[in-house]
Amino acid sequence: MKFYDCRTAPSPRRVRIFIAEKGLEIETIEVDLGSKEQLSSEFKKINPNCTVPVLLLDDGTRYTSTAGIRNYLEALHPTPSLMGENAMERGMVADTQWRIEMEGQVAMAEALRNSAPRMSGRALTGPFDYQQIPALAERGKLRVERFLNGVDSLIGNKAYAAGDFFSIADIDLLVVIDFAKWIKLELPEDAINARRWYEDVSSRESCKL
Ligand SMILES: N[C@@H](CCC(=O)N[C@@H](CS)C(=O)NCC(=O)O)C(=O)O
Repeated sequence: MKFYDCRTAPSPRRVRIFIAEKGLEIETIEVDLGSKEQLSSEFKKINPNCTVPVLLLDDGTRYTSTAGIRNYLEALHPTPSLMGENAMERGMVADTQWRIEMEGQVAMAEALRNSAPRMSGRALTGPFDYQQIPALAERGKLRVERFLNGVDSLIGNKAYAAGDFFSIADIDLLVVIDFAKWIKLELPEDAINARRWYEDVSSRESCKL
């Protein structure tokens, strides 16, 4: 099994933390997004969608999304559970994670990819080039601000994002909060619950990766 990673990118980090929490050792190959290695003909053989993370199995099967990789690994290594142990927990984790991905991570990608000079002509991932739309960058930034303002009530008095257990919802929330620093946005000063949760989760060994 091979894991195609990129140390500086948020989605591969979501898988890296997951792998570390499971205590798995998986051969890891670094893909240099900075030099556009994802667009090379070699990498297109691994993933024609030109994105990381990718998990390539020994029989040639490949998973090319964070969701696909984590679902596969969770089924293969159910302990410790990172997606919930029973029906109610699984529903709550999926629900919370989906909101974090759609309202936080997608908004953040919209803000960054439509404004960063190094992403000029690369406003969307994939084999085709798309021009930046400045209005989308502004809208994305506003959405990220609103998302960050909502983290305090998302956490509330719970220990973790989806309940009293650590899950992929925590991983993705941590990654998006760190990602937002790229556009100089952070949790509000008075977000007591969110900041208590952030300190706790970011002190885990897996989350230092
Ligand atoms: N929804 C995909 C997103 C993957 C993605 O967008 N990966 C980014 C890095 S975070 C990438 O490969 N970017 C390549 C590029 O910028 O061309 C997933 O969850 O795996």
